[in-house]
Amino acid sequence: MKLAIVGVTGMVGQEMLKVLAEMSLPITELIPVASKNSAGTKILFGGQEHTVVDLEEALNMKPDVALFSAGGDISLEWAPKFAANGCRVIDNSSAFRMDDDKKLIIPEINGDDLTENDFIIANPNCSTVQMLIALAPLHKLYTIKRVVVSTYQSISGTGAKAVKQMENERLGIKGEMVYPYAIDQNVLPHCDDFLENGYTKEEMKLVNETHKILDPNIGVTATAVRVPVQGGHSEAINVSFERDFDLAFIRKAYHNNPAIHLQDNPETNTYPMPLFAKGRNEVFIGRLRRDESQENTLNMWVVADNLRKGAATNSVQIVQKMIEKKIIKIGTF
Ligand code: 11C
Repeated sequence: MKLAIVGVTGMVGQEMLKVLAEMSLPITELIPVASKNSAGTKILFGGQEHTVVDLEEALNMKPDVALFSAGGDISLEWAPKFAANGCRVIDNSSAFRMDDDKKLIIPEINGDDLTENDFIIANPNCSTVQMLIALAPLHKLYTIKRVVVSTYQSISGTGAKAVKQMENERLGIKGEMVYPYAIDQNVLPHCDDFLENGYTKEEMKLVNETHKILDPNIGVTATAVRVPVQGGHSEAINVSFERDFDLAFIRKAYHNNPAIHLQDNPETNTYPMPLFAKGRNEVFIGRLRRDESQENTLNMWVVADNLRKGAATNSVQIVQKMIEKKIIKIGTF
């Protein structure tokens, strides 16, 4: 399998290289792709040096699979060109997520919807992925009516320039500002652009993507907040069900779910934190407790490395799923 990573020099692209090295995918040729400025530079993968190429060159190399993470504009222009060549494109941007004819996939939830006809597959937004990994098993058990979610999102979600902004602030260096305010020693109730309805795009992604992936009948309302943290996104989730739930049963279901790492013991101060989640593929869940103000309602705290399950890991797992379903046919290239 010839696999291209478009946006290989970015934070998600770099994480993709790590995830691909960890999960043994049958890659015969890796094609690292970046802008013309970075073309010609070398990256290390599988103990070997690979030369970074630009998009035009990559297209001519006819990859079988391309993981895109270079922003929506690049995806809109180039993903259809790669797909027209027979390449399966897994796109991390928001460009195609809400297109009716493109699937938005979290393999554990709706991976079985993938078919031979899917050439551009959208990877959901990171904050949606971790929330739905936590909620999907509960929706099956008790039918979710409404979700109230507040996020505490890592600066790595914005990208390398945001990490630099925080580093500069900590060192007292004046540098490029990607946020409208300081991020160190601060909390910004502002992720992505504001919309006319007063919500941000990030907040509406949580609403719209939940409807597309899980169920359009679930009420979702969100507040997305940026915090001076690098290791992962955290979410406080309040979820109301049609039916009453059994907390012990939920704990057991989470404990047995390979996509989830349950960390829930107040007696030992055991709960999820970005400190634990960084570099891990699982979604960490804890602080499970009944909402005593409302019937059939549960509170929880969900943390994941947004560059991993929210982006790189989920994309690579989509490829794995397509191999498993023989949509990508290994051995025939
Ligand atoms: C953030 N979730 O943390 C964003 C990053 O729609 O793919 C990814 C944006 C997207 O700011």
